[in-house]
Formats: sequence, C-alpha cells, structure tokens
Amino acid sequence: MAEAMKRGGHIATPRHPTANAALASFLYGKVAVLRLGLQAALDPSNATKRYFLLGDGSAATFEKWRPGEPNNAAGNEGCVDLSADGHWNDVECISCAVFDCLGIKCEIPTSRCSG
Ligand SMILES: [Ca+2]
Repeated sequence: MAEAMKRGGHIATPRHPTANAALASFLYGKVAVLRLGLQAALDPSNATKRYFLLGDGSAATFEKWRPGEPNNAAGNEGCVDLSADGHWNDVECISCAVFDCLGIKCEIPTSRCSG
C-alpha cells in the first residue's frame, strides 16, 4: 500500500457489489489482478480466526471471496487481490501487485515481487 501512496495513488477498496464490479471491469484485458486496500488481522481472542480490515482499521462489511478463499494457503496471506471475474483471493503481501493509481497502472517493480 505504501508503494502506491508514495506514487501519489490510492488503494481501491470496494465497499459494495457495484464498486467491486466496476473495479473488476477495469482489470479485464489489462492486468490479471488488482491489490485491494484490505489487510488480514487476527482475532485477539481466537488466533485461528482472521478478519480483513480497511485502511482506517474498520472491519470490511462487503466481501467477495472466490470459493475456497480466504484460505491463507501460504500461511501469511495478509493482503487481498481482486481478479477480473470480480472474486477476491488472499495473497502474500510481498507478491506482485498492481494498484489503481488514479487510473494509471502502478506496479511494484518485479525485483520486489516474490513470483
Ligand atoms: Ca489465498
């Protein structure tokens, strides 16, 4: 997230189905996924339960997970990517990411991507 903000952009955070669909349509034919402004946090009373929080620290009230997600498959999937089909997947925060920088494609340099 800091990378996009450093470049003068913002992190998209769809808060309802219409915004999610609009973001997904932006991706179609351009990029595979878009990093969203959501991050996982552990429930202090149940370390196996995770929540996804918005940038202001409030809990997300809208979610559009791909079936089987969020699965925390890598054990540290604390960020969220949106696919062109509109579904979300929790991913490692160091994975390659494309951000919506006010309509300009901003991508973390590949040297910083884990693959
Ligand atoms: Ca996942």
